[in-house]
Amino acid sequence: MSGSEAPNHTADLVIVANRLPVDRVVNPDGSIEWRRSPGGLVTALEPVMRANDGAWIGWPGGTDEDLEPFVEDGLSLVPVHLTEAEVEEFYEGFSNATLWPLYHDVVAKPEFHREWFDAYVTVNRRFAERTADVAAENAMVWVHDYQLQLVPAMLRELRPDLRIGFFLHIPFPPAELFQQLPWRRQLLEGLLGADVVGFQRPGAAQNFVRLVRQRVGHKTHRDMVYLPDGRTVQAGSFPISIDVKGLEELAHSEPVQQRAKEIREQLGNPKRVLLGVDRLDYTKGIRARLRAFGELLEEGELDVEDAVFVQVATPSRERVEQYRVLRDDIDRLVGRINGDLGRIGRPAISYLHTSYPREEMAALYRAADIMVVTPLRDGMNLVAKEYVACRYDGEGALVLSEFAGAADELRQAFLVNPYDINGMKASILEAINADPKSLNKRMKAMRKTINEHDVSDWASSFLDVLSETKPMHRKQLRPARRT
Ligand code: GDG
Repeated sequence: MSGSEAPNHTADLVIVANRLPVDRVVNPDGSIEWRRSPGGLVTALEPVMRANDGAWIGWPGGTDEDLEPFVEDGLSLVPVHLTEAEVEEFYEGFSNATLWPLYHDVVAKPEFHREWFDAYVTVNRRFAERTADVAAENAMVWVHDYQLQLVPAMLRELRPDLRIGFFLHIPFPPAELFQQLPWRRQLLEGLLGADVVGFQRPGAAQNFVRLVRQRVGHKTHRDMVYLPDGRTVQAGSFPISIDVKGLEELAHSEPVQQRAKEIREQLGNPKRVLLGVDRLDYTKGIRARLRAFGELLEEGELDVEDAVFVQVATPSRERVEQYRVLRDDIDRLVGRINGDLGRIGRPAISYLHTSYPREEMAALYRAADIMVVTPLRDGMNLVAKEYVACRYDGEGALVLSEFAGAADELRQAFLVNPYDINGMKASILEAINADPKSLNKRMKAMRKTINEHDVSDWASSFLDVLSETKPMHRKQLRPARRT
């Protein structure tokens, strides 16, 4: 597709993200269908997109075809094509084997390859060009996540009239780690093309501002960066949330409640069901968590007749070497724990390397007495919030890593240091043995927190700050129509 075929300069709001919010499905008869991918982002942005002739720019997945822009269920979608080599170098390489580990406290070793960065520049430029084609005059553009950190500056160069926001879904590392990156200055300058740069936590915004001061030499004051040309860039924290009401409704539905009961029965009606739900990723702390549970069984603190751990590990980034190694590692650990500690019909860990529909996820949350979320580092962690949203009965307990962004808000969880296996064991036991009244109190407090700030509040708080950045602009976004 050439740039000229894109819908020219029509969208007042443009979302730019690595992926389009749809998945391509090939039917048995060969026809092609697009299915909305599940996820809070599109749920949150859909109303405001519809009210503002919005467009969404992203990679449709795959490398076969260079697709034309299309409209799906009323949403205007603009595909950005990637070649096979770009998927390897830009996506699996620089995004997922360089930036991802570097931004997550270097929990795995980041790889630095110059040709990966070159591909990152090329693909970021393509996203910026496509956005420049689509955005109406003075439009608002919201760029998402670590795959696209150069887009704000590239886009500003092409279209200085636009208001540009950027949101990073993952942590932003402290200067000591970020400094390792050979392209640190380019990335900081890329982000500085935005008017507002949003992070999950205040500490991440501070890391960014400090780095800009130290590495780029701009003047800063608190969350503001002052550029030599008079422009300002505002950093800030905008903790993401979930569609609380939507998920709670799903959890309330008869089929989900029925299924939750069935899950417990299929597990042999143990006294306690513990649950972990993660993409199979080395940042999520799956190994230490399962080890902690295994040791509790080994030491006789728990018994497989009474307690089972259900671990859902959704397949993820399977072509990246570190992820293959992790998969083998977890397979072995689960096999060992089950082999050593399970009994006939009573595995210690029910391990599911697969992905499920939303209904099944809600049923699992409903079935679990204790949700164990122990990432070594996580931007936010939506799973923790989803569990709380599903516990409308006020029952259940959440064991949560201090190093997940969600820990800032879910203070009444059993907070743990995911590197401290003994500490995790103690907290899991504490949650198991806590009296229902105190659990109820904790859960109610957490539910209040998430009810006060759902994903549409998150989206509007970001867009509100972005619209206030340039009062000289004529256009303001039309508010989403309430449905
Ligand atoms: C990044 C940041 C930040 C998982 N398995 C299945 C499934 N899921 C859903 C969960 C949840 C989502 O995927 C995972 O979100 P997380 O926040 O837990 O983690 P990341 O994927 O690493 O997300 C993170 C997030 O961006 C948002 O800003 O919170 O820190 O790393 O919604 O429910 N959903 C379905 N089937 C599965 O098998 N349907």
